[in-house]
Amino acid sequence: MAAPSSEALRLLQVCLWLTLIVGIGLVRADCGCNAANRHGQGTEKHRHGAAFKYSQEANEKVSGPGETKDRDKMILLPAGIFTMGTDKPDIPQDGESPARRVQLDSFYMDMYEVSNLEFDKFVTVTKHVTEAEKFGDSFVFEGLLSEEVKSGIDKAVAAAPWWLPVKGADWRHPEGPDSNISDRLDHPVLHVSWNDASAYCAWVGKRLPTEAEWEYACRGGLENRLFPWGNKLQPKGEHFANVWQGVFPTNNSGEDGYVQTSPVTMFPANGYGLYNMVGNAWEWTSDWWDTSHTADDAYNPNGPPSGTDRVKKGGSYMCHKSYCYRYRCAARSQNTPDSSSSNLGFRCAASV
Ligand SMILES: *[C@@H]1O[C@H](CO)[C@@H](O)[C@H](O)[C@H]1NC(C)=O
Ligand SMILES: *[C@@H]1O[C@H](CO)[C@@H](O)[C@H](O)[C@H]1NC(C)=O
Ligand SMILES: [Ca+2]
Ligand SMILES: [Ca+2]
Repeated sequence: MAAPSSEALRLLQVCLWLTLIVGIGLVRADCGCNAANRHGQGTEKHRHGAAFKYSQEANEKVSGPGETKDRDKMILLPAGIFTMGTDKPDIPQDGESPARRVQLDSFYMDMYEVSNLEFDKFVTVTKHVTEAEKFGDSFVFEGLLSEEVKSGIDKAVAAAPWWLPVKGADWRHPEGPDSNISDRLDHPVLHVSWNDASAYCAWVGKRLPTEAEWEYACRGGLENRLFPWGNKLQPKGEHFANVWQGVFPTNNSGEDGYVQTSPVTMFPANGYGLYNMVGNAWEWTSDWWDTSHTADDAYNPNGPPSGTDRVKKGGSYMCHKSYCYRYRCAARSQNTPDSSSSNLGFRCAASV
């Protein structure tokens, strides 16, 4: 391993370089949260075809055990009005502002991120093949890879060199072929695309939450707070979420107990009884991505009518304030609907 000082210098250089690029508006990227997108692997036709197919299914057709409308491990959130977004954006280019009043009907939200065990049941019954498996690879954070896997890879993501496309990485093999999930069945499923997540939710008779529903759920009944529990990251020194402690991307001290994902039931629930709304795994929402929003009041908004990327919320175990301060309820990021990575999962919602 290189000396910490040269690592720090490298990171600083990368970040300065990216800041410059962002500043002149060439890319929307930042220090790497949304960089793990598929580019040039699927054709446009493939991508949009898949998105269209599954969004139709997710929105219109409910099949499988979902027809029982099992609301086990879901919370019925009350109808209400909340402030979505913020007028004090920490990452303005993500479209965190403006703050706007949003009214929502009552809906159900999963208490937990969908776990490997739950996803396994879905795959066992439906024989669903995830997009990572179809493409034959998925993005994995370099710090998690064995030397053997790393040595076989030559192309990193230019804007975020810690993301590597790993052949054979998928939800059953989160760090590539030499890894497995046997001791992580209660952790969030990873390497699932938006299309995979939508298919799962439809199968259990649910759907992905809209971004507005997700953010309302994240806020747990509190108004204008950074985190689901308040404004302080670690009240009384306690960890309320699985994020990164130490120096990104070289040293994750794991002070919160986890350098990777944690069980979906870990860390305190928010005011609505929901777990890991921020941290652990990023979560897909049903909205298309756009960074300009009207400040007008809205009622059950479901995002732009079309787009190329889908919104993800909540940040992950890889997030640190120094490079990806996105473990806040107003924070947001995006990926193409066929993208998958080692820090991106989901939970489902349901209408009443
Ligand atoms: C799963 O990985 C663990 C190490 O993380 C290893 O000890 C175990 O043998 C593996 N199990 C299978 C079935 O490959
Ligand atoms: C990582 O960080 C911890 C705590 O900040 C420190 O004790 C440790 O020496 C660091 N390790 C490396 C390899 O820099
Ligand atoms: Ca952690
Ligand atoms: Ca999460």
